[in-house]
Formats: sequence, structure tokens, C-alpha cells
Amino acid sequence: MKKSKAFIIGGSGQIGSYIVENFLSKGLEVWVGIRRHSVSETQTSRLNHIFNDENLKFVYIDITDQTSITNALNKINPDFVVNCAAQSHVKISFDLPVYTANVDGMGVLNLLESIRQCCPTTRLITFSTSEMFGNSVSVGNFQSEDTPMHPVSPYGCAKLMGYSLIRNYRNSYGMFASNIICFNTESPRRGENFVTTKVVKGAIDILNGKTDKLELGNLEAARDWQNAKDVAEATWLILNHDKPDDFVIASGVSHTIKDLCEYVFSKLGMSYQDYVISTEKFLRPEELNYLKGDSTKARKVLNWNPKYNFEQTIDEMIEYWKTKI
Ligand code: G4F
Repeated sequence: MKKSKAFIIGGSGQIGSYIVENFLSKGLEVWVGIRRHSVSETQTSRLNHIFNDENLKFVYIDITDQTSITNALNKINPDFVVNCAAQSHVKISFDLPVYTANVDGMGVLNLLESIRQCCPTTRLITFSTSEMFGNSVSVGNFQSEDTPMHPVSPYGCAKLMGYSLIRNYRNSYGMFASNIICFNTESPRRGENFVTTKVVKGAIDILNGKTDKLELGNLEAARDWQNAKDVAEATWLILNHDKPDDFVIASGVSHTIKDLCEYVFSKLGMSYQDYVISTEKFLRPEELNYLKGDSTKARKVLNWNPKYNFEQTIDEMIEYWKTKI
């Protein structure tokens, strides 16, 4: 029987790499779209352990270069396209607002137009984000699919453009185009300039005597942190649902950055108050204060059941970084 083919744009990133593994384990042929950068040795570092899998293939693309997307789609003719390509750092989006808009907003438009022309029946999911909500919450203090979206960063604004285009193309052209409204997603593969990895790695450095302080920004903000492996499974379920739709994917539990520090430092036998300081350098011009996702729809409609909680995810990160530094 012919294998189904998936094209994962941004498949060498944190979430993308778990999606690649998940889809390979389901028997798909998986194409990873990678963007050229100058340090080629690290380009596929999150996939090195599965590099020799005969069902794993690579193609150079850039979501801002529509010709590259069209060429890749014509070459692969995928059944599924997953778009996790993004400039995904919220604070950096204040420094690179136009680049962020080109990748996270215009990039989705390039992809939709290319799919519409090359393979209109292909199923597409794009990574939208809880950053689109900004500081709005629904009654009950959570964010769901119906919560108004008022983003507070260039990143959130660009993502809202992508999210809206997915809905518009779905309604206008009958395309199978879905949004995963993804809350903060963590794992040992999380980049080092996101707060979870920064705290875990910083605390281990302190334990090992490499430094004696950890500088962070806002300690009061609260986030709903979930595990990348749960997000990868949700991606598959959304793509295989009987109709395209938008789904919040979140743990439903919210912790502050202080809670995160408290948990990590005490796991390592230390008190965070002795080492963590808040400095202006890491504050954002406008902050999103509180996230807690309500994923009732995904749990009911898709039967999605996350397997990891906050503590298990952070423990996994601590164990990984202990062996790395
Ligand atoms: O880890 P963060 O940088 O993640 P943030 O900004 O919430 O964005 C992440 O989640 C979004 C989903 O909600 C994704 F769409 C996005 O791509 C990304 O994956 O920061 C989390 C919180 C913020 O409130 C930030 O102000 O931690 C606070 N924080 C405090 N000190 C810090 C630091 N964040 C970072 N990166 N570095 C700090 O030193």
C-alpha cells in the first residue's frame, strides 16, 4: 500500500522534531522542510538520532520564498502539511517586527496560495498560538477558542494574521486548513532563550558552581506549560479529524515564573530566592500576564488526552540538562 506523505515545514525545530518522530512511528513518509543557515552542523541537530530512517527526507525551503514552497509541494505531493515554521521568540519579535510579520503572517499566505494551486486537497495544519489572546480572558479565567484575541506583541499580531488567513481560505475555498492554538510547549529540545530551559540550565550551572546568579525578566507572569510530545499527538488528531477546525491545545494548569523557579531550584536542593534576580534587560515592552488554556473542545471532539503534566515535563528537562552540562 502507498505510504501517506507528510511535509513538516519547520520540522527541525522543537515541536516540529517531535511531530516528525510521531509521524514516522505511524508509518508515514516524512519530508522535513529546512531553512538554510550558516551553521549547517546544527541545522538538523534535533533529528540526528533518526537521521538514517529511510522514511525521513529533507528539502530546503523558506516560507518567505514562495517559489521554494511551490517546488517542494510539486516534488512531494503530500497528503498532510504541518506548518511550524516561525520566528517564535516573543521578545525578539519587538526587535525584528517586519521579519516576524513576513515569516509568521505572510508565510502562511504563501503556503495557502501554493497549496491552493498545487495540491488543493492536501490537509494543512498551521501552528497558531496563545500569544494571539494577549491579555484577554473569558469568564472563569481561561482562554478557549471563543476568547477574543488582542495580541500584545509583533509576534502575536503576525500569528493572528496567519490564523485568520487559515480560517478565510477554509471558508472561501473549502480547503482542509486547521489551526492548532498552541499554549507554551516545552521539552528537553526547547531553545535555551525560552524561560523554562533558561531556568533549568541556569539552576544546574549554579549547582555546578559555574555561576552564582540567574538574571530573568518578569517573574509574575503566568504560563500554561505543556509537553511537546502531547502537542505532536494533537497535531495528528487535528489533521485526521473529519473536518478542518481550530483547537486550543493546552494543559489547563497555570504557573508563574516564580513557581517555575521554586520548583526547579528546590528539585536541585536550592532556594531560588538566593540566586534569581529580575532585571530590566529581559522585560518586554508589553507583557502578556496570564495564560491558562481550556482545551475541552479537543478533549471531547478529538479524544485528545495529554500524558504529561508540568512536573513531569520539567523533570524531563532537568534530567536532560544534567547530562549535558
Ligand atoms: O519562555 P518565554 O519566552 O515564552 P513566551 O513568550 O510565553 O512564548 C512562547 O509561548 C508562546 C505560546 O504562548 C509561543 F507562541 C511562543 O512561540 C513561545 O514558544 O516566556 C515566558 C514568560 C514570559 O512572560 C516572559 O516575560 O517568561 C517571562 N520571562 C521572565 N524572564 C522570561 C524571562 N522569558 C524569557 N524568554 N527569558 C527570560 O529571562
